[in-house]
Amino acid sequence: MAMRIAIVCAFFSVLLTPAFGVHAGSAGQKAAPKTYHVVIKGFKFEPEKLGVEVGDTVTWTNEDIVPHIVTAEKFKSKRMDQGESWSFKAKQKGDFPYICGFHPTMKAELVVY
Ligand SMILES: [Cu+2]
Repeated sequence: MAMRIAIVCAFFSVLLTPAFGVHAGSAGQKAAPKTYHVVIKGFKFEPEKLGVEVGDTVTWTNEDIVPHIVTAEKFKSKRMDQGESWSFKAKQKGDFPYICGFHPTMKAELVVY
């Protein structure tokens, strides 16, 4: 009898696992914000175009020996010397083109979905 119950339980857990898995997966994406990294190197932002979701965080890190600064219409970083980072949490959807305020030819874009 105990054996039969165990088999029935195993059967249901196999049946239910995919359903719960899919559910937890789609809910999990909203619940778990991600952190993305942009490296500033050789007077370039890498990646040059980054897409994130609302609630995600973007961290820029300057690897150049000269200071850089992220300047967008809606946000602005601190001055980042070599090895320094600055983080920004995306709170609003939209396209946010940005430049380095010290070197305006350095252009990149953050897209928040
Ligand atoms: Cu710069």
